[in-house]
Order: sequence, then structure tokens, then C-alpha cells
Amino acid sequence: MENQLVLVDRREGYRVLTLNRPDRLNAFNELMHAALHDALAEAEADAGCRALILTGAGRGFCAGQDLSDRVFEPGQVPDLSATIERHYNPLVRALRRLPMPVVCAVNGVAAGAGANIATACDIVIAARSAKFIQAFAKLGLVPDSGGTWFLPRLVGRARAHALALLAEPLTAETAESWGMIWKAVDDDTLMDEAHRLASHFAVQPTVGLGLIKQALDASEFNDLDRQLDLERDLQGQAGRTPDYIEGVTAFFEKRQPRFRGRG
Ligand code: T3D
Repeated sequence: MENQLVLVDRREGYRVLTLNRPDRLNAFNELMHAALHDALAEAEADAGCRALILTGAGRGFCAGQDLSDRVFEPGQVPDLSATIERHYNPLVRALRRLPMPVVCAVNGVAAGAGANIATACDIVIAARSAKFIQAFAKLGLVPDSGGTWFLPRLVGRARAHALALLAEPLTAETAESWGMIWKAVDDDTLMDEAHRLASHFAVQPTVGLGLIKQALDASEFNDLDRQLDLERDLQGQAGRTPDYIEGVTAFFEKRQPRFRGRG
């Protein structure tokens, strides 16, 4: 746990990254962006890390951009494109490209970029008391961090428009019933459930799981022909991993497979 703004807890085969500015509901400032960037890069570089949990300290998951860094002098013209380009877009791209499953454990309110960073993860579970808020419209802003891409795909056009334009809180249970997240769970079981998922992934065929992420992401913009070609190519890659041989061998030997993962 050497990094204060993002706590890193190394477990057997996975890491827990905790956004750690609880007095600001874990809103992003420059330093927390840098800390999360480093924590993700270190997890990716560690072949022994086969899954991640992303969560928040305290009562919130993440309240998006820290607005106390957005108080401007009269006449000053903010350049928000610059911070999106420097921080939020690389973060979402990093989450999508990580070659391992990322479980987001939404422990409390997820607002603005915080809501969209959650839905950029692979599996989102949320405490029943958590809420998702596309807070941008209240500030005259546009959903960022992939929100305008993920939301319509997850919940459909009508709900995405209402969420983004009204900026009303969405409960975890409704988010689950709309297919925006995987599950809403009782608050006191959230982290147990997150650890259960990450421990499961920590012994799975990680390269294959990374290829599944790639295939599903690509399906969002491929037609069927392209997707069939991609599945052919990715299956070729998966079939060349030792974990595939191990999976088939374990099946015939009627035992649990011992997958190597990324090693
Ligand atoms: O700027 C760019 O670079 C462009 C990118 C933008 C990305 C974005 O995310 S824009 C959207 C920014 N976020 C918001 O607009 C959300 C603002 N926060 C809220 O609306 C509410 O705090 C919540 C709905 C999230 C939670 O409400 P509640 O009543 O549970 O808590 P609270 O009392 O409002 O907040 C607790 C404390 O956290 C409070 O501080 P205090 O009064 O105890 O000293 C509050 O000011 C602080 N806080 C919450 N969110 C932020 C924040 N401080 C700074 N920035 C925040 N985003």
C-alpha cells in the first residue's frame, strides 16, 4: 500500500486498486490520475497479476473531476479538451486494453467521469446503496470517459438520452435491471463478491480472457463478416497458448486445470 492516492493491495494473482480521496468522494485531481496511471501500468507489467479490482475508499466510488481544480479567474477560458486528452481518455483506453479482467466494485456514488470509468471496466458490481449519476449536464458539460459510447450500448438510446440529459441518479438495482452493470449486491457483501470474482480470474487462462475482451470490444463496430474473421484470428492465438492444451488435458484427466495465465 505504498501509494496514497491510489491504494494498491497485492493479493495472490490479483490486485485491488482503491481510489483514495474519500473527503472528496474520490474525485480526480492530477495527482490521483497519475497514481492510477502508474498503478495500472505496474499491474500490466506484472505477469503474476491476472485480474484487478477497482474500488473507492470511504462512502463514494468516484465523483468525477475534482471541481475545486476548476475554479476560474474572470475572463479565463478553460481548455477541458486538454485534460480529457491527457487523463480521462488514456485511462479508459488503458482499462479496455488491459490483458486481464477488471472488476469494478462500486461502493457508493459514481458521478460524472466516475460513473463512466466504472462502466468502462469489464464486470461492474455495485453496493445496493450506490448510485450512478451522469452529472455533466448540470455543469453544462458532455458525458466523457466513454459515457456517450458505453451508455447507449449498455442501456439503449432512450435510457442513455434520459440519463445524460436529466443527470438524475440511477440506483444500483435499476442499473442492474437495465443491464448497465452486472449485479447490485448488499453493501456488506460487495468486497467479498469482488474478491470472489478476482480470485476466480486469478487462476483462469488469462491470455484467453484478454482475447475475449478484445473480441467483445471489437464486436461493437464490426459487421458479422469482420467479427467472424476476428474470432478466427483470436481463436488461432488462443489455441497456441499452453493454457488451451492444459484445459483440454485437464478435461480428459477429469481434474481441475492448472492454468499458467500470463507467465
Ligand atoms: O474538468 C475536466 O477536466 C473535464 C472532465 C470532467 C469530468 C467530470 O467528471 S465532470 C463532473 C464532475 N462531478 C460532478 O459534477 C459531481 C459533483 N458532486 C456531486 O454532485 C455530489 O457531491 C454527489 C452527487 C456526487 C454526492 O452528493 P452527496 O450529497 O452524497 O455528497 P456531497 O456533500 O455533495 O460531497 C461530499 C464532499 O465531497 C463535499 O465536500 P465538503 O462540503 O464535505 O467539504 C463535496 O464538495 C465534495 N465533492 C463531491 N464531489 C466533488 C467534490 N469536491 C470536488 N469535486 C467533486 N467532483
